[in-house]
Amino acid sequence: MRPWRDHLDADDPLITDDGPGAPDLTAAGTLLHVWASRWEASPHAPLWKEGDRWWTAGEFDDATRRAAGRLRAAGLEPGDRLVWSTGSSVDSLAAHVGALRAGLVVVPANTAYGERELALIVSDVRARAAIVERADQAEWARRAGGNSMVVAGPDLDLADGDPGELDLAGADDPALICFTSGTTGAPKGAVLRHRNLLAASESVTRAWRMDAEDRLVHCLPVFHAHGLMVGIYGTLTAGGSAVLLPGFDPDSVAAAAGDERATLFFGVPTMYHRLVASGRAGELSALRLCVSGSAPLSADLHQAATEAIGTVILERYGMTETLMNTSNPYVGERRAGTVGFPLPGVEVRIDDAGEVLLRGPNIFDGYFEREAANAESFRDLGDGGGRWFATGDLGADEDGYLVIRGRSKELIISGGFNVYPAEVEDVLVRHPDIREVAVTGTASDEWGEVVTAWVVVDGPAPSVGELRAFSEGSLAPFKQPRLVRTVDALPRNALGKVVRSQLG
Ligand code: MCA
Ligand code: AMP
Repeated sequence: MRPWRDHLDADDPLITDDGPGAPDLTAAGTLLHVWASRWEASPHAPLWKEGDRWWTAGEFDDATRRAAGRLRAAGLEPGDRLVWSTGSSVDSLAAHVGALRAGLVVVPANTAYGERELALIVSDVRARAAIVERADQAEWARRAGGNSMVVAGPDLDLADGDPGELDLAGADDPALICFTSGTTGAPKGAVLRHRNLLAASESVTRAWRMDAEDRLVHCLPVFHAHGLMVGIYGTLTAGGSAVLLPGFDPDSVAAAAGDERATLFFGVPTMYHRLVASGRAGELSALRLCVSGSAPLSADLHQAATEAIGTVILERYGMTETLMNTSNPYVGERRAGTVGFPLPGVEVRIDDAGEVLLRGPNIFDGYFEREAANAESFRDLGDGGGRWFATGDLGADEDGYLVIRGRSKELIISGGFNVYPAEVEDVLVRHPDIREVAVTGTASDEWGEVVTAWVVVDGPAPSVGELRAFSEGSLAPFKQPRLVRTVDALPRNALGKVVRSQLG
């Protein structure tokens, strides 16, 4: 594979004469130090645009201090876990960054989750606090976490307090616990330490040449690595600015790109599909960089989006546990159907079974309190450079570029959101007319994959609408089936295990 140095200009200070070793991406300590020094140096620089209002860096700095003070006054202490399930807004980002500045560990959660999904996270990390948007979420958080839970809205409607000394977390301290199901089905929290976040942010911002002149059109959810760590943290690290949209729609993205003289757009393939279909993609032509990730971007969609926007889409490959791994280059050939080559600091290896293995300062070192999963996820190959993380993705080196050929993990990616078949099956099998069920992903131009339920029924076959209604409260809408197929029996192997790959 091409070397990480090819992402950088020849005079980039990360490239030293020290030989082939990893570059030092963590010299700055933590992201909090990087951000605080940016705000201090340029307090009047525009940072976020929300609605019609621009917030400056200094105003955001103040808001994060206020948030840290309130969280401390509520009795929260460094290391306490705070579940954070909100849309994209300056309030919610100030609460998030304020929590990190106070030394708390933030646990992002999808705002579409129902009670079962949110409660699982609150209990798993023994959360002491939750920041949520809706009254029902607040109620669920209290029920799962107990009466001593501190529960607040994104504006942190709590009493003011003295923030005290901030940014004391060290590089090895946990910053985030992000829930994902890894290569096995059960949800678990990937612990990301401050050094992982700093390494990933430094690597990506340098490779993509992000700086203070940049302005991002931000429409991704902030509770996932893509929107949070690439979009929000990337903007803060580069010292640039972002227009915060509450969600994606082609008209708002096109308008923001033109009206705000934006330079960057980060999206998932479904967004590019919709931009092309809307006829407004050309309004993004002045952007200097459009990035796609989180799910495979087909070569056809790559070409269609590139032609419609007028700039070659840059595809990259990431993962919650590892943040950003490989990328097509900012300067040089961006090859459709590939995810480029290792970002600065990242080592990529493909094992004999074709699985992608990763190592680097961006990569987490374990799931929260999951010894067995941790033992399975990391491999010591005896090469002296530390353990490799096994991604569950299948890849190949094609002429120096990584191609993701599929997954060994059983995962469906719908519109950039991950869906785990076992979790959906566990809910659907409780339907009175369903004797057996298996869930797979069916190819879709718009969504990449959609969730299909294959059912063996005892009575009349339930419709899609019926199964979606039945799943309400147990499965977020994006996990609910969009197709239902009735079969006489599910294909099984010699051990009796369902072979999902034989369906469809
Ligand atoms: C919404 N719905 C979905 C999805 N999103 N169904 C399946 N898959 C989805 N992804 C549901 C809605 O709840 C609604 O259900 C119905 O579909 C129609 O909603 P619609 O308005 O069309 O959707 P939308 O709100 O416009 O959302 C589409 C979206 C969104 C903008 C593409 O899914 C999205 O923001 N995706 C990005 C996910 C992401 O950031 N992933 C990064 C994770 P109903 O009709 O029942 O109400 S991966 C990651 O972070 C790693 C590190 C990486 O590599 O990046
Ligand atoms: P998550 O656990 O939500 O972070 O999703 C990570 C997974 O998304 C990876 O393990 C890949 O399977 C997939 N993924 C992310 N980016 C890409 C990409 N550019 N191409 C193909 N798959 C991707």
